[in-house]
Amino acid sequence: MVKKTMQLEDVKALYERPLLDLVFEAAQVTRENHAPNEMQMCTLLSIKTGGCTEDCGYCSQSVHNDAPLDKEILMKTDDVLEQARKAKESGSTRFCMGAAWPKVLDGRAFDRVCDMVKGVSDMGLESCVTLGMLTEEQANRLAEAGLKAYNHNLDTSREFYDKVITTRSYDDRLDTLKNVAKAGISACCGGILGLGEKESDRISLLHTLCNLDPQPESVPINMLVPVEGTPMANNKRLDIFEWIRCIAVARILMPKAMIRLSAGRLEISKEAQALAFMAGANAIFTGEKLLTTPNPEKDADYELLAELGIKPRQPNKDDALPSQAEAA
Ligand code: SAM
Ligand code: DTB
Ligand code: SF4
Repeated sequence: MVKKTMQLEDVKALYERPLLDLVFEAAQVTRENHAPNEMQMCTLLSIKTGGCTEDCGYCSQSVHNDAPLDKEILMKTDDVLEQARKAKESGSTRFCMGAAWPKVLDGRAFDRVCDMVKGVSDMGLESCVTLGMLTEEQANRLAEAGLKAYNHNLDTSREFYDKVITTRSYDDRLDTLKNVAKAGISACCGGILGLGEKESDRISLLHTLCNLDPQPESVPINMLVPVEGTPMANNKRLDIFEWIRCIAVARILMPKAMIRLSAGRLEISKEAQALAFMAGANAIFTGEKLLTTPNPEKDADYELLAELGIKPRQPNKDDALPSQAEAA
C-alpha cells in the first residue's frame, strides 16, 4: 500500500477547526478504530536516574540543569522485575522503563536492560523502554529480548527544537526512530506541550508525527511539568483547550495509535481529562510517580475511570476494528 503523505497546510486547516467539531470527529475516529470505553493502564519506572549529559531544557535529569534530584545508578534486574510484578498486580498491562542516558552504549549495563526487557515480556506485560539514541544492532537485541515498544519523543517541532535542546539534532532523533522501525519494534513517539512553543510548532510536530512511516503505535502527549532548577521552571501554563485540541488532532491523524496522556495529568482536572478521553486519549500512566515527578494516585485514577464507565484494556490486544473482531 502506498502511504499518503499529509501536507502541512492540511494539518494546519484541521488544527484550526472549531474545537468541538474536532472532538466530535476524534470521538468517531476513536470508535471506528478502538473498542469504546477502554483505557490502557501503564506503569513507568526510572531504572537509571539523573546525570544525563543532554541539555533538554525541561528535564530534571540533565547535568546542565540544577533540579533537586536523587541520582540513582542502573537498578538491579530483580528489583525491576519486582516492580513490574507489582505493576501487573495493580492492573497495569504495559511497563515502561526509562534510563537517563543520552544514548545506549554496548556493555554490561545494556546487557542488563535486555534481561529486564525479557523478564517483563515473559510476565505477559507489554514492555517498553526509553534509553536515548540507539543503533540498529542495539534495536535488534531489544527486539530479540521481546521488546514491544521503544519510547523516543520528538518533543516539539524541528523549527523550535534548538530552543529546547542543543546537544542533539532532530535528525538524530529521526535516525533512532528508523533503527527502531527496522528492528520491527513499535515506536512510542510524541511530544511535550507548554515548552513555550507557538501554535505553528504544535502543528509542525503533529505533521511530522503523522508522516512517520510506520506511524507510531503510541503517541505520548506530555504537558510540561515545570521543574525547579530548569530553564522552563517558570513557563506560562498552556491553555487546557490547546491540550485537548492537540489530542483530538493527533487522534484524527493517527487513528490506530494509542494516544497516551503522559506527564502533567496531576494538574489537569478530571473534567478536562474526561474531555481528553472523548477526544481520543486511550492510555494513561498510573502510579504516584512518573520518572521523577508526581502523578495522580492510583485510586483517584481508578475512581475516575469507574465514574466514566471506562475499563482497563487487555495486554497485547489485537487492534482489529471492534466490528472486524466481532465478525472473526
Ligand atoms: N533519555 C531518554 C530520552 O530522552 O529519550 C529517556 C527519558 S526522557 C525523561 C523521556 C521523555 O520524558 C522525554 O522525551 C520528554 O518528552 C518527557 N519529559 C521529560 N521531562 C519532562 C517534563 N518535565 N515535563 C514533561 N515531559 C517531560
Ligand atoms: C513520555 O513521553 N513520557 C513519560 C515516558 N514517555 C517515559 C515520561 C514523563 C516524564 C515526566 C518527567 C519526570 O517524571 O521526570
Ligand atoms: Fe532528560 Fe532524556 Fe534529555 Fe537526558 S535525554 S536530559 S533523560 S529528556
